[in-house]
Amino acid sequence: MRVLLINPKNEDLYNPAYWPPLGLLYVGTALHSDGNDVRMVDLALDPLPDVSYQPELIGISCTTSNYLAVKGIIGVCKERWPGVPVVVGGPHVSILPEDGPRLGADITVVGDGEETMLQLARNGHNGHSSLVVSHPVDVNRWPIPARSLIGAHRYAARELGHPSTSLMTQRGCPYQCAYCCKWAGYDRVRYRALSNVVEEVEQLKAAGYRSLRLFDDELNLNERRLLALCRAIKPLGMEWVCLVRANLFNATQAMAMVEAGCRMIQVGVESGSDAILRGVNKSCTVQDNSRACRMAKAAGLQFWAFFVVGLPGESKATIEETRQWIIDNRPDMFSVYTFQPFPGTKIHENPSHYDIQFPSPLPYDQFALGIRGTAARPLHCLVSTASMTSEEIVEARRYLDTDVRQEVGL
Ligand code: B12
Ligand code: SF4
Repeated sequence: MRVLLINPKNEDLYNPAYWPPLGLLYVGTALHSDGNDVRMVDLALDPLPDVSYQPELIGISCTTSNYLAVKGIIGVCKERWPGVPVVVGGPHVSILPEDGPRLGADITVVGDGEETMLQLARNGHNGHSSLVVSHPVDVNRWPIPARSLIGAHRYAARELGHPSTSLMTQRGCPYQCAYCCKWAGYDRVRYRALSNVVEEVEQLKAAGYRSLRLFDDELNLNERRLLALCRAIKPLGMEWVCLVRANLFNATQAMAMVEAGCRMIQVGVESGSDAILRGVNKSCTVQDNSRACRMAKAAGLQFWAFFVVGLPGESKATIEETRQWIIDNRPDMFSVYTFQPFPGTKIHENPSHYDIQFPSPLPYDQFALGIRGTAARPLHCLVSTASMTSEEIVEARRYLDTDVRQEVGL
């Protein structure tokens, strides 16, 4: 079957064609392995095909910030290819499946899309709007994305001074941070076999990459697995960057990671206030974050801290606590986001419990504007707390990102 897979372009990202869309690539890989004729289009790189191409099934990936873009794309598909079933999947509809029909999709897929798309391509669809709740896939069934489907070398990612690309060695996270978007089946962690991770890294090395970004939500959820992963990829001599949880991080991990080529860890520090971290159920303290930063630096790893301004309980005093954390710990890099109340998160579901106000309905297309703005679409914040208006939150972000950055010379 001819299957067209579409990744929307998000204009609000600094470079929408930086990392390849791994999730859609996995869906394409499964379809391709079953003999389908797959055409993948990332609208950040290429336009939609014209009518001379006739797909028999269309799949589109949807995040919350791409919601409106996806609606527009589905409209174009329905006009250009009437009668061809359109399937929507991805994080937004996995969390809010009722938005699938609102987007104009015929089929809405919750969770991992590989198996379900493959079944739809095999068995067809009856034309009625339907919802399919996928079972989490076996991550070793289609472990290595077929990057040639999208021409992954066309993406611009560079890190650690080299062309870079992304991979995932595990899926899932058991933590329950109140601001994080996870679909119902995502709590259980599924690990890829190290043999196929090594095979993928070898392929990427042969393709010319020397630097990799491991997009696993938190690479150190399981220390034994992390140490085994380090041993397995060390001989390949690649450099890499990954995200870890500070409360689980320790010197043994840091040393093993450096030896295996890790050069930088990213940590969701979020805030310099323990009250805020407790309030969002981070399961991590300010001290954990400081300790992780110290240990990383001691081992020779750079520390990239992510902060979120405007979480429940944010006030001028807690912003000062975050400033103090930055001054005391001097991360090598840091990024500051304004908090966005994603649907499906605990904070979104119960704002009064969390001391957060936001407009209803929420403007989904503005959800990627929490880190940078453009002249036409200035950076902003959708929430306010009891002590801070959304304008004050935006100003606090500017203060940390500019004034405090200068203060610490970053
Ligand atoms: C890599 C990444 C990025 C990269 C994107 C690179 C790229 N081109 O993909 C960058 C850094 C640019 C980025 C940016 C942002 N991101 Co981001 N990102 C991720 C991350 C860590 C990994 C994505 C990934 O590859 N996953 C692995 C694959 C296997 O999973 P998947 O993408 O979900 O795909 C599976 C299913 O969803 C489904 N599926 C996906 N598409 C389709 C299509 C069809 C037809 C079907 C049937 C199924 C299907 O099948 C796939 C395979 O099983 C996720 C967290 C996560 N663990 O997923 C967050 C995540 C996707 N990001 C998130 C957010 C909030 C953002 C930002 C808004 C952050 C910001 N404030 O600016 C921006 C904007 C994103 C956007 N485009 O709209 C949220 C999305 C929440 C939401 N409701 O949309 C996530 C889920 C993090 C979280 N837990 O909160 N991000
Ligand atoms: S923020 Fe990280 S640790 Fe918290 S639930 Fe999300 S993925 Fe897990």
